[in-house]
Amino acid sequence: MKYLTAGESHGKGLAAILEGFPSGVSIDCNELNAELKRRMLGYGRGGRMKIESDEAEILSGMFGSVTLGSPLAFFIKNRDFEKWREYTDPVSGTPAAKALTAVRPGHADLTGCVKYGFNDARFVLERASARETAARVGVGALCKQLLKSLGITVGSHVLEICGERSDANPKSAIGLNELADADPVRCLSASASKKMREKIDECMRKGDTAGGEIEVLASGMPAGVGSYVHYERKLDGILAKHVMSVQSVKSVSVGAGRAVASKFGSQIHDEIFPTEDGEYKRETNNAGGIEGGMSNGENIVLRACVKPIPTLMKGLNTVDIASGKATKSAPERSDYCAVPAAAVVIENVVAFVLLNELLKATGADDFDTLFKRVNEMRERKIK
Ligand code: EPS
Repeated sequence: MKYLTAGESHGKGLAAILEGFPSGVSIDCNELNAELKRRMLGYGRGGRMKIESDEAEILSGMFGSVTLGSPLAFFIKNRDFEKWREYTDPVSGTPAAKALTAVRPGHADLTGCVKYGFNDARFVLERASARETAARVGVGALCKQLLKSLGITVGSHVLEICGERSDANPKSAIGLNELADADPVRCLSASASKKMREKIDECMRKGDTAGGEIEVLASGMPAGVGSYVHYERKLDGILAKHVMSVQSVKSVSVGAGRAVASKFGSQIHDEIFPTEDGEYKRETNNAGGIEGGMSNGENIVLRACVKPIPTLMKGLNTVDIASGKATKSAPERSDYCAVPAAAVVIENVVAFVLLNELLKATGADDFDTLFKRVNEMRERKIK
């Protein structure tokens, strides 16, 4: 599969085309829209999320909610466009009145202007905005529905916001989102959640922003997805590339992640034991479900750190690209903390990768063949 997204944050809306999705999959559009709504939640969002009510209008790729194997296209309307039309209408808009020249450190603003030869960062930020992740979640939500019918569940939770850390260590993705979604910052520890919200309150008071760390788990992946034979086929490499491409992500780790740097091999590698029925098992999962670039049948466990949003109400030292003079960066309306939403986005990005690699491993184009071949993978034995 592959997908493209299009759309500006305050333009008409976002579009996505997902190519290569199998035929014969029943899609629940309510569930797809519920996934879009999950991304909009989280303590610390700004005023924009009160304006939007994301819904995907499916344009192609299914009849009667069953996929055809042809490209799936959908559109998510930006409700805020009504207020921005005069500036951002793709045909008649006159953006000059909304020019942003006090470029924000940490944002794409300055380098985007240099790269494309713009003198107004509005031309950059509208596309660099994390609004684009709504389209990625739509794509991932379609993938998640198919994964679910193959017995594969993907979930996420928030591990840290601005130094406040949760000690939760969920052992399965099954039921994980139900627990995380019940908390305002998608944190499984009530005491850590309270401290995280206090940090976000501090951001709101001081005009600052907060980053954090999230964890994604996928349960039910058969062993052998990805490959050790070539760098481009390694599952961890592919996951890292996709997750790293999500706005604000600065690090991605698999399993024990950076802890491997301080341990002996005997403390890190997941030892393998025979079971009574002639199979084998591991009792730990420091590998995060991936060995040699392949899923090993354990939970896939991946973490990502997201930086604090670069739009600070109190501003940062910068240069006004119109005057060349020192100034404070522009205090655009934005979120104080988007870490809970980032968890939902990354979970959906992971769902796309897992399904895509599963399709490559099985060579299936339709649901029935995929279902059969995934089960064959699960039953595969060493000769
Ligand atoms: C964003 C700034 C804010 C966020 C936006 C991402 O939007 P606005 O400038 O309209 O207040 O709310 O995120 C979304 C709109 C979204 O759907 O997640 C930015 O600059 O990246």
